Amino acid sequence: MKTWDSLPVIWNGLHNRNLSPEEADVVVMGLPFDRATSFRQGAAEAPDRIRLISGHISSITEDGKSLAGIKVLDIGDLEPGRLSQEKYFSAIENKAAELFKKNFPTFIGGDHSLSIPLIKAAYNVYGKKLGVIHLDAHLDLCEELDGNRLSHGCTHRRTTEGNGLNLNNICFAGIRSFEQQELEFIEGQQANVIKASEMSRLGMDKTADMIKTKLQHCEVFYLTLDIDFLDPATAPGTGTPKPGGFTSRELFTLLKRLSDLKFIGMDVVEVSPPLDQNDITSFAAQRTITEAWGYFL
Ligand SMILES: [Mn+2]
Repeated sequence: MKTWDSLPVIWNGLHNRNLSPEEADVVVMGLPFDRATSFRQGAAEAPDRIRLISGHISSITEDGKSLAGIKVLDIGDLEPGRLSQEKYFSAIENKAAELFKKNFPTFIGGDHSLSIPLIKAAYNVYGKKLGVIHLDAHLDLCEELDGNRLSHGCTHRRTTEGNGLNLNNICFAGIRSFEQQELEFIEGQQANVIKASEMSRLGMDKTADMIKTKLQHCEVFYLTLDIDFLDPATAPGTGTPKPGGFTSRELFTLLKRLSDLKFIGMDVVEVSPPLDQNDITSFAAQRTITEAWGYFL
């Protein structure tokens, strides 16, 4: 575990290393892993980059709500080292399950394959009442990609297999990219897919209402945000950008309208600092985390 205890300010001073996970409202954990990407890497550098930025940005939301009362503990990074992806993911699943029982964990990837162990951990703790809101340009429903069944394009094939999460407990929003195998998989299944084109027509408030309706059988919610939900103009620093996405303005409006749901944790993945321009994508990710804490806690 690499920790940031030696650094003076992260999360704009909210981070208090003397807290225990039980005392904290939020525990931040970085997952610097990008070996399951299908194209361009660099997401392993995101946890450090986003933390660095977080030290310089006020912890007051865009609506003027101060987060000063929120107790944040950043426990550093769970690093893959030389572990196989399978062994690393089982370590993540164990650690995440511990956190879900105690606070609102906020995970920073890394690529989107990391949500496999994170969502499995959430499901182990919350079971069938768990709903997952997947904001992404892609479905991530491939059986395998480039020969890897734990690819970042396979996330929800893995979270929903066996005795896992029901596909119907996931709402996929922002979607504007499909693989042939994904189309074949969802055909005839109850998949909650809200396409980017439809969202653009509806607006974010109505989109949020649609997400709530589709997941109305769920009681607690996990947010997984692939930064490529945003348009490449807003968030260029990501491995597989897809035109036709959203602005950060639209994302915050969507999150605000979802804020009456009971969220139990979140991840932000696929931010790739080496592919970024002027840190625009890391800034967007950092800001989204601040806004989400303001809305969800
Ligand atoms: Mn994704």
